[in-house]
Formats: sequence, structure tokens, C-alpha cells
Amino acid sequence: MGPPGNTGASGIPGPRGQKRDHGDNSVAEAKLANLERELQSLRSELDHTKKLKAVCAGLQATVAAPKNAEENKAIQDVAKDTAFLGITDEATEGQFMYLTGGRLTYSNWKKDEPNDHGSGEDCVILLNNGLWNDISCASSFIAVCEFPA
Ligand code: MFB
Ligand code: CA
Ligand code: CA
Repeated sequence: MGPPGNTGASGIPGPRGQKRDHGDNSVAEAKLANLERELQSLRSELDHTKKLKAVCAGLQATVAAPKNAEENKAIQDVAKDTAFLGITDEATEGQFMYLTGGRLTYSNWKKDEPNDHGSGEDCVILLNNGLWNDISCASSFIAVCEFPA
């Protein structure tokens, strides 16, 4: 018998295989849905703090934030009702910052506050008694504007 011959030409393509099972993406889909809800919530909250800043920015002023007890009382006297302060922890939960930037140097929290109650509280209100409570930024309160001296 002589030496093996050359490899023959390729055969015609075989039948298509079964479509692959798409597998179970339920875990990934649930995680994606959670992330989308969180993103929507953060966007909405950012809108609220932007609007709060805009209330005073339109007057070339900033939302009042007391830096000591005297200023806290002064804002209370002007507000005469519960009012938003220019303070938020929206960027980092529990790390309260002035809307104008910088970390809090004075606070007057009510007992057991801030507590980020419920689905989250990243804005701050000055209560009629002068104490502070963190509250949802979607809440509706007046704000006192502080003008540069
Ligand atoms: C909580 C307070 C929260 C809301 C809720 C009604 O205090 O932390 O900001 O005002 O009461 C129990
Ligand atoms: Ca918070
Ligand atoms: Ca609270």
C-alpha cells in the first residue's frame, strides 16, 4: 500500500447546534434593578439640594448655617419656624458638610439625631427649640438666606 494521500477537501458544514440556554440572570437583574433605584433616589436628592442652594444663590446669598450658638439663635429668630439649614450629608452618609463646602464645625443636634431615619435623611432642619434634626431633602421647609457681610 503506498504512502497516505493528501488531506481531502473540507466537508460541507454540519447542522446548526442547539441554541445555548440563556442561563439564569435573575440575580444580576435584581442587582441592576436595585442600582437603578438607588441612582434615581440620589439624582432626586441632588435635585433637592440644588434647589435649596438656588433659593439663596439667586439673591447672591447662601442658605444660613450657624457656626456657633449665637448664630444658631439668630437664625432661629429670623426663621420663626422650622427651617432648612445649609448643611447636608448627601455626599457621605453621616459626614455633614456645609452646602458652601467644608466639614461641620458646630452642631446642635436634638437627642438621638442625626439618625438618617427611614429611607434616608440627608438635609438638616432647625427646630423651633433651636435643636437640629436630619430630615429628608424632599421635605418642604423655609430657608434663611445669609448674605456676605
Ligand atoms: C424621627 C426623626 C426623623 C423624622 C421622624 C418623624 O425621630 O429623626 O427625622 O422627623 O422622627 C424619631
Ligand atoms: Ca443622612
Ligand atoms: Ca432625623
